[in-house]
Amino acid sequence: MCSSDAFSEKEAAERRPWTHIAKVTVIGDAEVGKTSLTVRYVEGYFNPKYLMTIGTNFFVKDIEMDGSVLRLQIWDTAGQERFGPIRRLFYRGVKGAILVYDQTNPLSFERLGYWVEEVKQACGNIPIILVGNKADLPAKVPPERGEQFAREYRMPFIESSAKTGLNVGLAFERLSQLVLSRASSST
Ligand code: G3D
Ligand code: MG
Repeated sequence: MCSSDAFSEKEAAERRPWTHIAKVTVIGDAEVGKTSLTVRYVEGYFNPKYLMTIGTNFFVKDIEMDGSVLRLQIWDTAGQERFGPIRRLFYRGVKGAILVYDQTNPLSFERLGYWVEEVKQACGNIPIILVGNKADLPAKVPPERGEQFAREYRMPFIESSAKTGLNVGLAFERLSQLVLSRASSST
């Protein structure tokens, strides 16, 4: 495919009518792979060097589901993980969240409770998907612990790898389903 074909395809996708629109966010400790997961999902590749120069934290992706087209506005907390007060601005209007920890970093798992509390305070009872990322590496946090946390907080749990692409689409699709069903039950 030549580059002008690729451009017109992208343009066509951007013009496609959407039926629903939702702001969602990807949260969790620094370095767990939030940007990698978002870029892998939206752009379809994994490139650590690119991530450092990306300079943006807002992505758009349309997702077709059950006859609806949901336009996801994905806000990736770019560096704000460490600055709670700034982060609060991000939560305005958020309808769903992907909460990421790194399976090779136990501290990122231990901090999940803080993230859940923060989201609930800022956004109320929105759908959250728990994602244990870096599944391509040997885990220091067994997946059973992720499953247990997810059961306790009544959220789906997915193991992913932004590097191999494992379950990345699934995580965003599962979130989209929950956001859509929440939207249709409130209208
Ligand atoms: P963040 O946005 O949560 O801060 P990043 O995290 O997406 O910037 O990723 C942090 C580091 O983890 C990056 O490595 C990135 O390449 C790596 N990473 C992210 N996801 C995965 C994954 O699924 N598997 C593996 N093996 N590595 C991953 P660097 O070296 O650039 O710091
Ligand atoms: Mg990041």
